Amino acid sequence: MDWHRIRSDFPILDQQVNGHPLVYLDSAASSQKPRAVINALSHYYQHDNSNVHRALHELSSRATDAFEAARKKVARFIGTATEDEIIFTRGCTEGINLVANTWGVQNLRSGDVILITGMEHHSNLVPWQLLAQRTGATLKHIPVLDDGTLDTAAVEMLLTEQVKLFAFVHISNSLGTINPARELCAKAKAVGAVTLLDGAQSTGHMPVNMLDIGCDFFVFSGHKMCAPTGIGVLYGRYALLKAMPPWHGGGEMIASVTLEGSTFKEPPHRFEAGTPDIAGVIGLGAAIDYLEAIGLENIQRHDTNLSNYAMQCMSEVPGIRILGPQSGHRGSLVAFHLDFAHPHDLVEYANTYGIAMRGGNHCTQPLMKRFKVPGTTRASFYFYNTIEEINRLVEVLLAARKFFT
Ligand code: C6P
Repeated sequence: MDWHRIRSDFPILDQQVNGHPLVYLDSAASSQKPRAVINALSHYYQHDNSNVHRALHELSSRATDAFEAARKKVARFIGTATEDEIIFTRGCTEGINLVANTWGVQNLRSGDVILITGMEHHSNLVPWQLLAQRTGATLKHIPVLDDGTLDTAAVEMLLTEQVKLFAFVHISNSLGTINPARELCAKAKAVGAVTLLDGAQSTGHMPVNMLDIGCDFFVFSGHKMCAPTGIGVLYGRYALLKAMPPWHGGGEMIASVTLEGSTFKEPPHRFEAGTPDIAGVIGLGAAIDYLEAIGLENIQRHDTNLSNYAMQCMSEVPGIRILGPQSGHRGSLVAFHLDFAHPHDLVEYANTYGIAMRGGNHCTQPLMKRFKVPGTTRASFYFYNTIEEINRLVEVLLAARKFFT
């Protein structure tokens, strides 16, 4: 693969920041967009812009065709049984809240258990806290071991028949841990629990297939995989979606409306009230085409090489503590703490050299408490990053020691 040529598909990367070439190491927060996606948005607004599913004129039918074609692409991309299992959302956060407020409210009651893990992003924690308060269900979590993996002995103990929902992250945004999704979903199924997998950091970084993983719900955000912000996906197994009540009411989700009451469309439209993010959906379709042309296996291999290289070089930086698995397969990010600088100060320092990283709790406050750190600095990689950029990061980390001490 010619990764340098692929990198040139991202116009934003070709710029200087603070007098240095930009080194963008914050893709776990939001990825950059290739020209193919930017052009798809521009084409849509210049030629086809119109509302979908509403009018019979030419522009509306073009917009509707492109919108529904993107739904089919998403279904193929994540390996679902049918495109009717694909609901467009604003992102992971909205997808999880949708499940909590529909399936959750309908199915949970006092005595039931919602099981999560100690490494969840707040968006896969707070909605379940709210749901537990509302329904009387109990929220429990599987602890995280010192090496950043799940306590498998605790999985056996906690995954009981009281568990109605097991919601967990595929790849941790704060540790890089890759959870064994298929194995955990099979265990949950054996006790009759419904599963929700948070694919924010896995989708677009590795092949994901719903039928193979066997989860009941899956969420991802387009902006972390080359698509625009504001668009995401909730996958739900059709039998579950069909039995779920709507969440948001409004246009397009109804079959018929009288002043006395309404009936609702079948999924997925039942869960897509109002005018959707049409351009975002089309941009998501373009991102999928783009990623598939490179190949998800190739992307995964390259991402893994980058993070293995980063782990190797960064672990030699004096005073560094890297969180998460120290060896073996991990996601394409390295989150660390330097004993001489607060993450926010370090991120600002790196920024003066044109390096973009994220510092803080990464929306995983309980995990920071678990590892007794005020926060971490996170370098996260995608296929457009290079070995030279990692070398640059290490140089700056070494220089930071002199600067801060
Ligand atoms: N993590 C990060 O810098 P939204 O904001 O809805 O697109 O995605 C939420 C989300 C859910 N789960 C995981 C594992 C995530 O990493 C994220 C987003 C970003 O780590 C922004 S906080």
